Amino acid sequence: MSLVDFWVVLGGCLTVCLAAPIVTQEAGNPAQVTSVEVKTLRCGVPDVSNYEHFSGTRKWEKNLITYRITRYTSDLTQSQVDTTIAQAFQLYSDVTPLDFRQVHDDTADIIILFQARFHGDFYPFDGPDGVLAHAYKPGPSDGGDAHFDDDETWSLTETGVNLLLVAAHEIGHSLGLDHSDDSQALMFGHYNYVNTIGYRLPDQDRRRIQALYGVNNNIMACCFTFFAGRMPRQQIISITKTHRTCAQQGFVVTTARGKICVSLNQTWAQEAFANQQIGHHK
Ligand SMILES: [Ca+2]
Ligand SMILES: [Zn+2]
Ligand SMILES: [Zn+2]
Repeated sequence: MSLVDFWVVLGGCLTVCLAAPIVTQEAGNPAQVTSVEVKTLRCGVPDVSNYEHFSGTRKWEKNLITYRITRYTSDLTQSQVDTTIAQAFQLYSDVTPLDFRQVHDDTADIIILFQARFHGDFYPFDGPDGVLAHAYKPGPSDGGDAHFDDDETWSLTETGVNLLLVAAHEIGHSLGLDHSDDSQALMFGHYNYVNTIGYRLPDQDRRRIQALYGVNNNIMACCFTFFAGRMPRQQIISITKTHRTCAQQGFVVTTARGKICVSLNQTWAQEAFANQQIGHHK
Protein backbone atom coordinates (compact mmCIF):
# COMPACT_ATOMS: atom_id res chain seq x y z
CA MET A 1 0.00 0.00 0.00
CA SER A 2 1.45 3.39 -0.91
CA LEU A 3 1.67 6.12 1.69
CA VAL A 4 -1.15 8.01 0.05
CA ASP A 5 -3.37 4.95 0.12
CA PHE A 6 -2.42 4.33 3.70
CA TRP A 7 -3.37 7.86 4.63
CA VAL A 8 -6.60 7.74 2.72
CA VAL A 9 -7.61 4.51 4.41
CA LEU A 10 -6.95 6.04 7.80
CA GLY A 11 -8.61 9.26 6.68
CA GLY A 12 -11.92 7.67 6.04
CA CYS A 13 -11.74 5.50 2.98
CA LEU A 14 -12.68 2.48 4.98
CA THR A 15 -16.33 2.63 5.78
CA VAL A 16 -17.32 0.99 9.00
CA CYS A 17 -20.92 0.31 8.68
CA LEU A 18 -24.03 -1.66 9.30
CA ALA A 19 -24.11 -1.44 13.03
CA ALA A 20 -26.78 -3.78 14.26
CA PRO A 21 -29.51 -2.30 16.45
CA ILE A 22 -28.54 -2.77 20.09
CA VAL A 23 -31.49 -3.64 22.29
CA THR A 24 -31.13 -2.17 25.74
CA GLN A 25 -33.27 -2.54 28.81
CA GLU A 26 -33.77 0.87 30.37
CA ALA A 27 -32.72 0.49 33.98
CA GLY A 28 -35.11 1.79 36.62
CA ASN A 29 -37.96 2.37 34.22
CA PRO A 30 -41.10 1.36 36.11
CA ALA A 31 -42.92 0.49 32.91
CA GLN A 32 -40.13 -1.91 31.99
CA VAL A 33 -40.15 -0.49 28.50
CA THR A 34 -37.56 -2.01 26.25
CA SER A 35 -36.21 0.60 23.92
CA VAL A 36 -34.29 -0.08 20.80
CA GLU A 37 -31.40 2.25 20.32
CA VAL A 38 -29.36 2.26 17.21
CA LYS A 39 -25.73 2.73 17.96
CA THR A 40 -23.97 4.72 15.29
CA LEU A 41 -20.70 3.17 14.28
CA ARG A 42 -19.08 4.61 11.23
CA CYS A 43 -15.63 5.37 9.99
CA GLY A 44 -13.51 7.72 12.10
CA VAL A 45 -13.98 10.64 9.74
CA PRO A 46 -17.62 11.65 9.77
CA ASP A 47 -17.74 13.37 6.39
CA VAL A 48 -15.93 11.17 3.93
CA SER A 49 -16.61 13.56 1.08
CA ASN A 50 -14.23 16.10 2.69
CA TYR A 51 -11.45 13.92 1.41
CA GLU A 52 -12.64 13.66 -2.13
CA HIS A 53 -10.54 16.55 -3.37
CA PHE A 54 -7.48 14.55 -2.35
CA SER A 55 -8.50 11.20 -3.71
CA GLY A 56 -10.93 12.15 -6.48
CA THR A 57 -14.03 10.12 -7.03
CA ARG A 58 -12.96 6.59 -6.40
CA LYS A 59 -14.27 4.18 -8.98
CA TRP A 60 -12.97 1.25 -10.97
CA GLU A 61 -11.61 2.31 -14.35
CA LYS A 62 -12.56 -0.95 -16.02
CA ASN A 63 -15.77 -2.88 -16.47
CA LEU A 64 -14.64 -6.41 -15.62
CA ILE A 65 -13.95 -6.68 -11.90
CA THR A 66 -12.74 -9.89 -10.30
CA TYR A 67 -13.24 -11.04 -6.74
CA ARG A 68 -11.94 -13.83 -4.59
CA ILE A 69 -13.41 -15.22 -1.39
CA THR A 70 -10.42 -16.20 0.72
CA ARG A 71 -12.15 -17.23 3.98
CA TYR A 72 -15.66 -18.56 4.37
CA THR A 73 -18.05 -18.52 7.30
CA SER A 74 -19.09 -21.83 8.78
CA ASP A 75 -22.68 -20.54 9.17
CA LEU A 76 -23.44 -21.37 5.53
CA THR A 77 -22.13 -23.83 3.00
CA GLN A 78 -19.39 -22.63 0.71
CA SER A 79 -21.72 -22.85 -2.26
CA GLN A 80 -24.39 -20.82 -0.43
CA VAL A 81 -21.81 -18.11 0.20
CA ASP A 82 -20.57 -18.21 -3.42
CA THR A 83 -24.12 -17.98 -4.75
CA THR A 84 -25.15 -15.19 -2.40
CA ILE A 85 -22.06 -13.08 -3.09
CA ALA A 86 -22.60 -13.57 -6.83
CA GLN A 87 -26.22 -12.51 -6.38
CA ALA A 88 -25.10 -9.37 -4.56
CA PHE A 89 -22.71 -8.47 -7.39
CA GLN A 90 -25.45 -9.14 -9.92
CA LEU A 91 -27.61 -6.41 -8.37
CA TYR A 92 -24.98 -4.01 -9.73
CA SER A 93 -24.17 -5.75 -13.03
CA ASP A 94 -27.91 -5.75 -13.85
CA VAL A 95 -27.99 -1.96 -13.93
CA THR A 96 -24.46 -0.87 -14.95
CA PRO A 97 -21.91 -1.92 -17.59
CA LEU A 98 -19.93 -3.70 -14.85
CA ASP A 99 -19.28 -7.43 -14.94
CA PHE A 100 -17.99 -9.48 -12.02
CA ARG A 101 -16.13 -12.75 -12.04
CA GLN A 102 -15.11 -14.94 -9.12
CA VAL A 103 -11.48 -16.04 -9.38
CA HIS A 104 -9.27 -18.25 -7.23
CA ASP A 105 -5.89 -16.57 -7.59
CA ASP A 106 -4.00 -13.47 -6.48
CA THR A 107 -5.13 -11.35 -9.40
CA ALA A 108 -8.50 -10.57 -7.80
CA ASP A 109 -9.45 -6.90 -7.51
CA ILE A 110 -11.72 -7.46 -4.52
CA ILE A 111 -10.81 -9.80 -1.67
CA ILE A 112 -13.73 -10.98 0.44
CA LEU A 113 -13.32 -12.71 3.77
CA PHE A 114 -15.20 -13.74 6.87
CA GLN A 115 -13.16 -13.48 10.04
CA ALA A 116 -13.68 -12.43 13.66
CA ARG A 117 -11.72 -9.84 15.63
CA PHE A 118 -8.29 -9.08 14.16
CA HIS A 119 -8.21 -9.99 10.50
CA GLY A 120 -5.18 -8.30 9.02
CA ASP A 121 -6.09 -4.60 8.89
CA PHE A 122 -6.34 -1.72 11.36
CA TYR A 123 -10.03 -2.32 12.02
CA PRO A 124 -10.47 -5.47 14.11
CA PHE A 125 -14.07 -6.57 14.49
CA ASP A 126 -15.93 -6.21 17.78
CA GLY A 127 -17.51 -9.58 18.50
CA PRO A 128 -21.21 -10.33 18.04
CA ASP A 129 -23.44 -7.36 16.94
CA GLY A 130 -22.13 -3.81 16.59
CA VAL A 131 -20.13 -3.68 13.40
CA LEU A 132 -21.17 -6.38 10.96
CA ALA A 133 -18.83 -5.70 8.07
CA HIS A 134 -16.77 -3.05 6.35
CA ALA A 135 -15.32 -2.42 2.93
CA TYR A 136 -12.75 -0.26 1.18
CA LYS A 137 -13.35 2.10 -1.70
CA PRO A 138 -12.05 1.13 -5.14
CA GLY A 139 -8.29 1.27 -5.54
CA PRO A 140 -5.14 -0.84 -5.64
CA SER A 141 -4.02 -3.17 -2.86
CA ASP A 142 -6.79 -3.26 -0.20
CA GLY A 143 -9.05 -1.18 -2.44
CA GLY A 144 -12.50 -2.70 -2.84
CA ASP A 145 -11.91 -5.41 -0.25
CA ALA A 146 -14.91 -6.42 1.87
CA HIS A 147 -14.61 -7.98 5.31
CA PHE A 148 -17.44 -9.68 7.22
CA ASP A 149 -17.41 -10.22 10.98
CA ASP A 150 -17.57 -13.98 11.52
CA ASP A 151 -18.81 -13.45 15.07
CA GLU A 152 -22.19 -12.65 13.47
CA THR A 153 -24.58 -15.42 12.53
CA TRP A 154 -24.82 -15.17 8.75
CA SER A 155 -28.04 -16.37 7.17
CA LEU A 156 -30.10 -16.34 4.01
CA THR A 157 -33.28 -15.41 5.90
CA GLU A 158 -34.42 -12.84 8.45
CA THR A 159 -32.81 -14.65 11.37
CA GLY A 160 -29.29 -13.63 12.28
CA VAL A 161 -27.79 -11.29 9.71
CA ASN A 162 -28.88 -11.65 6.10
CA LEU A 163 -25.78 -12.09 3.98
CA LEU A 164 -27.30 -10.90 0.71
CA LEU A 165 -28.30 -7.53 2.15
CA VAL A 166 -25.00 -6.92 3.93
CA ALA A 167 -22.93 -8.12 0.97
CA ALA A 168 -24.93 -5.91 -1.41
CA HIS A 169 -24.28 -2.95 0.89
CA GLU A 170 -20.56 -3.67 1.25
CA ILE A 171 -20.17 -4.17 -2.49
CA GLY A 172 -21.72 -0.72 -2.88
CA HIS A 173 -18.70 0.61 -0.95
CA SER A 174 -16.34 -1.64 -2.92
CA LEU A 175 -17.65 0.05 -6.07
CA GLY A 176 -17.38 3.59 -4.68
CA LEU A 177 -20.66 4.42 -2.95
CA ASP A 178 -20.72 6.20 0.39
CA HIS A 179 -23.47 5.92 2.97
CA SER A 180 -26.89 7.39 2.40
CA ASP A 181 -28.94 9.17 5.06
CA ASP A 182 -32.12 7.66 3.62
CA SER A 183 -33.20 4.73 5.77
CA GLN A 184 -34.85 3.13 2.72
CA ALA A 185 -31.57 3.05 0.79
CA LEU A 186 -29.38 -0.02 0.67
CA MET A 187 -26.46 2.28 1.47
CA PHE A 188 -28.01 3.43 4.74
CA GLY A 189 -25.38 2.74 7.40
CA HIS A 190 -27.53 0.48 9.56
CA TYR A 191 -28.81 -2.99 8.95
CA ASN A 192 -32.51 -3.19 8.07
CA TYR A 193 -33.88 -6.56 7.14
CA VAL A 194 -36.15 -6.59 4.10
CA ASN A 195 -37.49 -9.61 2.24
CA THR A 196 -34.82 -10.63 -0.26
CA ILE A 197 -37.02 -12.60 -2.66
CA GLY A 198 -36.71 -10.81 -5.99
CA TYR A 199 -34.58 -8.16 -4.30
CA ARG A 200 -33.20 -5.43 -6.54
CA LEU A 201 -31.34 -2.21 -5.87
CA PRO A 202 -33.56 0.49 -4.40
CA ASP A 203 -34.03 3.38 -6.88
CA GLN A 204 -31.74 5.79 -5.04
CA ASP A 205 -28.85 3.29 -4.94
CA ARG A 206 -29.42 2.42 -8.60
CA ARG A 207 -29.25 6.07 -9.59
CA ARG A 208 -26.06 6.59 -7.56
CA ILE A 209 -24.23 3.60 -9.02
CA GLN A 210 -25.39 4.56 -12.54
CA ALA A 211 -24.07 8.10 -11.95
CA LEU A 212 -20.64 6.52 -11.36
CA TYR A 213 -20.59 3.86 -14.06
CA GLY A 214 -23.47 4.56 -16.44
CA VAL A 215 -26.37 2.35 -17.34
CA ASN A 216 -26.17 -1.18 -18.66
CA ASN A 217 -25.81 -0.70 -22.41
CA ASN A 218 -26.66 -4.30 -23.13
CA ILE A 219 -29.95 -3.82 -21.40
CA MET A 220 -30.60 -0.62 -23.31
CA ALA A 221 -29.98 -2.48 -26.55
CA CYS A 222 -32.24 -5.25 -25.37
CA CYS A 223 -34.99 -2.79 -24.64
CA PHE A 224 -34.67 -1.18 -28.02
CA THR A 225 -34.83 -4.37 -30.00
CA PHE A 226 -38.46 -4.52 -28.98
CA PHE A 227 -39.02 -1.33 -30.91
CA ALA A 228 -36.84 -2.16 -33.86
CA GLY A 229 -38.96 -5.23 -34.58
CA ARG A 230 -42.45 -5.44 -35.99
CA MET A 231 -44.31 -6.33 -32.83
CA PRO A 232 -47.77 -4.87 -32.27
CA ARG A 233 -47.48 -1.73 -30.19
CA GLN A 234 -49.48 -3.00 -27.23
CA GLN A 235 -47.30 -6.08 -27.01
CA ILE A 236 -44.15 -3.97 -27.14
CA ILE A 237 -45.39 -1.79 -24.32
CA SER A 238 -46.44 -4.65 -22.13
CA ILE A 239 -43.13 -6.46 -22.61
CA THR A 240 -41.08 -3.40 -21.86
CA LYS A 241 -43.09 -2.43 -18.82
CA THR A 242 -42.81 -5.87 -17.34
CA HIS A 243 -39.23 -6.53 -18.39
CA ARG A 244 -37.51 -6.59 -15.04
CA THR A 245 -34.15 -5.24 -16.13
CA CYS A 246 -35.66 -2.53 -18.33
CA ALA A 247 -37.67 -1.35 -15.39
CA GLN A 248 -34.53 -1.40 -13.26
CA GLN A 249 -32.83 0.95 -15.69
CA GLY A 250 -35.54 3.47 -14.98
CA PHE A 251 -37.15 3.23 -18.40
CA VAL A 252 -40.82 3.94 -18.71
CA VAL A 253 -42.78 3.43 -21.90
CA THR A 254 -45.97 5.09 -23.00
CA THR A 255 -47.73 6.31 -26.13
CA ALA A 256 -48.35 9.94 -26.91
CA ARG A 257 -49.46 11.70 -30.07
CA GLY A 258 -49.23 8.52 -32.03
CA LYS A 259 -45.62 7.77 -31.11
CA ILE A 260 -44.10 5.42 -28.64
CA CYS A 261 -42.17 7.34 -26.04
CA VAL A 262 -39.36 5.97 -23.93
CA SER A 263 -38.12 7.83 -20.94
CA LEU A 264 -35.16 7.54 -18.67
CA ASN A 265 -35.42 9.11 -15.23
CA GLN A 266 -38.87 10.56 -15.97
CA THR A 267 -37.71 12.82 -18.77
CA TRP A 268 -39.96 12.03 -21.68
CA ALA A 269 -38.18 11.64 -24.95
CA GLN A 270 -39.78 10.93 -28.27
CA GLU A 271 -37.51 9.18 -30.67
CA ALA A 272 -37.82 7.48 -33.99
CA PHE A 273 -37.01 3.91 -33.13
CA ALA A 274 -35.86 3.00 -36.59
CA ASN A 275 -32.83 5.31 -36.50
CA GLN A 276 -31.44 3.68 -33.30
CA GLN A 277 -30.51 7.10 -31.93
CA ILE A 278 -32.59 6.43 -28.88
CA GLY A 279 -29.77 4.52 -27.28
CA HIS A 280 -27.79 7.73 -26.94
CA HIS A 281 -30.27 10.03 -25.34
CA LYS A 282 -29.50 11.15 -21.83
CA1 LIG B 1 -19.64 -7.41 15.19
ZN1 LIG C 1 -21.58 0.85 4.94
ZN1 LIG D 1 -11.20 -5.36 7.76
